[in-house]
Amino acid sequence: MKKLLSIAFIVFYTATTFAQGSYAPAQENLEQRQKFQDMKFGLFIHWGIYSILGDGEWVMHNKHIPYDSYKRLAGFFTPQQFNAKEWVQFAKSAGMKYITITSRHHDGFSMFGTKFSPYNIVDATPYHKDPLMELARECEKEGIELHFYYSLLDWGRPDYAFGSEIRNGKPVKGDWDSYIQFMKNQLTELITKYRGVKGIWFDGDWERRNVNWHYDEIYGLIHRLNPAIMIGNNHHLAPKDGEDFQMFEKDLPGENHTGFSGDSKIGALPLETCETINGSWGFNINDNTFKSSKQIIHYLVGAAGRNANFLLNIGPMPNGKIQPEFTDTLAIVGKWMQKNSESIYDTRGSYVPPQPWGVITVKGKTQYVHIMQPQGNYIFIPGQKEKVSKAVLLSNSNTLKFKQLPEGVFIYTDGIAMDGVDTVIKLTVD
Ligand code: FHN
Repeated sequence: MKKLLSIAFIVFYTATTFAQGSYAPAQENLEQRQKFQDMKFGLFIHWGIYSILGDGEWVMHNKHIPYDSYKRLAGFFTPQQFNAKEWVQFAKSAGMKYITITSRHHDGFSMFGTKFSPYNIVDATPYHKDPLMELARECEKEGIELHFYYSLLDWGRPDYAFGSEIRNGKPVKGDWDSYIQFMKNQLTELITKYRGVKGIWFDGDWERRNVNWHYDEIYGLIHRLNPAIMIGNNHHLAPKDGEDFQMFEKDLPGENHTGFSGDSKIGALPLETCETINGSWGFNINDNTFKSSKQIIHYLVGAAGRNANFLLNIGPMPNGKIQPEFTDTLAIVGKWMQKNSESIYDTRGSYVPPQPWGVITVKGKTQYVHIMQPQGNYIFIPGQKEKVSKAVLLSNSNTLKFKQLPEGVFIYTDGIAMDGVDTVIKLTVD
């Protein structure tokens, strides 16, 4: 009886401990979280065999292409003009500090050499090379961090059994244990073979809300292989135990234009939000809804002011080139970063919430006031707590007049040439 009671206690204790969250991030991970937040700006890349069709990464699903027909695309995928150096330079000159690339999207095609599926770029295409390995080497050389997007959802694998009813945490059809093991095997490859990888970006959870994804095992494995790795999951929910950052899709933290962000209240983890440079993730030949450099800068600044990183997505073409509309826009963003990046890198969001005129980013005793929507001859910063000793324009160090009251600070902008994109004022505070 005594033995039974102690077993019951252990079971109860373990269950409640796990329910409260058992993950204690390692020191390397805590340091990586700081570094991640310091980087602020990353390049998201959606690239796969779907790029050949120029209709986005959901083309197989949206156009009802049977899996066996879709798989033929692998036979035509020869990105001869892919050049890891060019991609990394493209990201660097835009002011980006990290790259997150699709290693495997929902179509199940692995864009890296893997022993665990023949359906991969090295074995199934005439290209026979591993672009992610080239990218990993180049990123390491250039001091750019590499993260891998990894889809949980798979439209083609029989063990995943897309469309199957879910019962008792598993698809009725398929072989769930085999699928979970497959993901663990691939994730082990991605973390151990590709030097320098610092993040895993999961996506597709939302397709099966009532399945057991075995996150405790998967996240545990990743952190055992490399405790520093930042795990994020685009499940559009509050972060789960074992995750290292919270992500938002097409919404700045606190917004919910997409309908995805309603259940993901802002928590204490580092934040990241992703958005597309046009309207598509994967290459879409028909999508001309290009965002302007000003829109992209505003998104970046808006994210930084809300304490989040901005991961800007491009879908490269099937030949491995990045289309000129993207390179042109990001060259302008890069020029802006050359002049203004001190107000972005290494900053955190202010306790002052976003205002009609813009946002504030903070680095130690410096606060950067970003005026993106000028309001007239002054702006008001409500609830400014620290005493302001100096206000200057970041662009030319000219001093600005200000008045501090218990309710906040007025900064007078009359007589100064406002920047059409973002007028940055540098406040020194005590
Ligand atoms: O279905 C995917 C989509 O293709 C793309 O990868 C985005 C990126 O955030 N995430 C999913 C939709 O939530």
